[in-house]
Amino acid sequence: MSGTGTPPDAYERAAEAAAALAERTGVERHDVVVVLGSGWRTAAEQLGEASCAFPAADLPGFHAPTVEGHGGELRSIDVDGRRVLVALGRVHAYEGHGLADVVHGVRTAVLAGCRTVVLTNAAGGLGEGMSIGQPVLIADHLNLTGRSPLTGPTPDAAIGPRFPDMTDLYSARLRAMARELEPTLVEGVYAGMNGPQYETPAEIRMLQTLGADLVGMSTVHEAVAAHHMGAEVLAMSLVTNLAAGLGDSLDHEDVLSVAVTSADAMGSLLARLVRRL
Ligand code: 8IG
Repeated sequence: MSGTGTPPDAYERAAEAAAALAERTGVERHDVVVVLGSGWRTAAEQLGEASCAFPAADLPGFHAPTVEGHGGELRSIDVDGRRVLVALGRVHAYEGHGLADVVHGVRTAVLAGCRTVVLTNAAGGLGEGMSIGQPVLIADHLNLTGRSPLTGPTPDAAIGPRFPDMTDLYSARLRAMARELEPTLVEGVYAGMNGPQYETPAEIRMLQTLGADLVGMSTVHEAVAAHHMGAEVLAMSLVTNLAAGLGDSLDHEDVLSVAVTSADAMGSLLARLVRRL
């Protein structure tokens, strides 16, 4: 797939991938999808043993991811009777793929039955008092990429509306549930940027002025696509660095090492959450 938005056949391609997923896993419908971003990979272990695991690229329309720390593997896990699809790694827009490719996994999962979409990422922290290694619930976002995954022909009404409402994009119900499980969790606004370069100090000051607490290069398009199709979205960032000008200069290696250190705590949080969904 190419182009910046959603070509006319994107939903059919996702439906094909959903059918292929059911066949490959032997699971007719999944209930929850968990997308694990940079460094959340080891958190997957705490969700339990996969009944089936395979490269995402085996399904129609999926690419092999390229960034270090991003796997590109799908696992099907039975968590106390809930069928959980875990995606290790995701496709990023900065790799040069169209947004239809970026959200293909989420659309496939929703068409495979997932009514709940859990998105995780690593992000820069720019909120007051945010510290490295801290998980933050995404309460809202600023899509500063200038693009939407919904650009394209009017979708079939069964898929979703032409002009979807984004008021409760990050489900207040799911956020309340997460905070009940983990009262130390704070909430923040995530600024979605195109990347792949990190921000300049002036851009960070701009983002703070705009009300952002977190900054990253993923999640916003997936969240919009999932909500568009009627799924309930929960999203969480792991703060792996303080944004430019607020701490030391940035290095992807440092980001990955923070993620590794925090993985156990993140995994336990996710495992407790999924059991409550
Ligand atoms: I991890 O500081 C991670 N991803 N744009 N800025 C942007 N993306 C990020 C950052 C950051 N940290």
